[in-house]
Amino acid sequence: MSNSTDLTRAEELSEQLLSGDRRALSRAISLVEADTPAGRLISGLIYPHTGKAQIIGITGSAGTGKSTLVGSIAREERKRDRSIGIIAVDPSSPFSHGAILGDRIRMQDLTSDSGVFLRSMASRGNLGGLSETATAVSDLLDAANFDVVLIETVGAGQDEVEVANAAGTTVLVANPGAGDDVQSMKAGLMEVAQIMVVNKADLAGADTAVAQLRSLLAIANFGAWTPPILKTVASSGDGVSELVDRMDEHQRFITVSDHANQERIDHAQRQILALARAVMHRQTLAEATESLLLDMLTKQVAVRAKDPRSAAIELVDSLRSSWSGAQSSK
Ligand SMILES: Nc1nc2c(ncn2[C@@H]2O[C@H](COP(=O)(O)OP(=O)(O)OP(=O)(O)O)[C@@H](O)[C@H]2O)c(=O)[nH]1
Ligand SMILES: [Mg+2]
Repeated sequence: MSNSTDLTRAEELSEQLLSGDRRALSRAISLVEADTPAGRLISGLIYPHTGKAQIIGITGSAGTGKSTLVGSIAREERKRDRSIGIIAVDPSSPFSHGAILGDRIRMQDLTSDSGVFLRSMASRGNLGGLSETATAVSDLLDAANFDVVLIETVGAGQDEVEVANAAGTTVLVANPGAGDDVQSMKAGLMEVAQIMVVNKADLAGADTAVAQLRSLLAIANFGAWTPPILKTVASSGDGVSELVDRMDEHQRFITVSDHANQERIDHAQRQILALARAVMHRQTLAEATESLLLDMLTKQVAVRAKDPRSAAIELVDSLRSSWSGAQSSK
């Protein structure tokens, strides 16, 4: 529960970050990430000031060059005189510390630029799901008046699809020679991407990868926006200016085109559903692990007296009836 000290603190930090104070922004991000009462108050206070930034999700398999691309995009945005906030999601695996360090080095020239703000985020902090945290942090950057917010995330699972929902425009990064990869994208991320990029186009097979993506897109069912497929060399910056042009074009599509209203409604609904799924998942697991019924069902399943699916349904039914009486705490 929040108290008056939390409220005063939240009000102060919110005002400071809205006026562009970077230290207040960093503190606010930490409070929001840790899901503290002050952090929740800040999220509520700043929300009316959001909606101005261009939110871009950069996703794709590990090592496709997302961070390098984020650096190149940031440089291009700075050339266009726009400020940029970057959220780099650390998948918090034991292997990722090197990656984050590498990102820091790759972005060194950017970190001394006051028009750039870089924040690494652990994917599983106190606030349960990655999507909840990334959305909340991206709102803070939006409120702090960054023109562009980039969220980099490794495209592997549900979390990343949800992050994609937080962004207005999602860029899917693939590589040449990653045919299987391209095939496996079909099911998940492909549907949430509005721009496809074949990065490392300096390597052999880039045109084949583009052709593969094109044939996958041909059978997919898109609305009024057909995702363009671009080639980039993130390490040299080739193709990045066109990528930024296309990002801007999509931003216009979702903000001022004839389709903007419908896009806004669809996006709002996707966001609510993605977050609801994340919140429900977290709450269900938290409550289920403390439930006596789980103990009982576990014993039954362990001796094959009951099948796991029936047990799961029974557990969820029991949780649901306990929720219907209780008031939502979040
Ligand atoms: N040849 C070539 N190499 C590239 C290009 N872009 C990035 N790389 C290299 O690919 C490697 C991975 O790049 P990162 O930017 O760290 O890739 P990432 O997708 O962010 O990786 P994770 O965050 O670990 O998933 C690095 O060695 C980059 O130098 C490119 O356009 N061409
Ligand atoms: Mg990276």
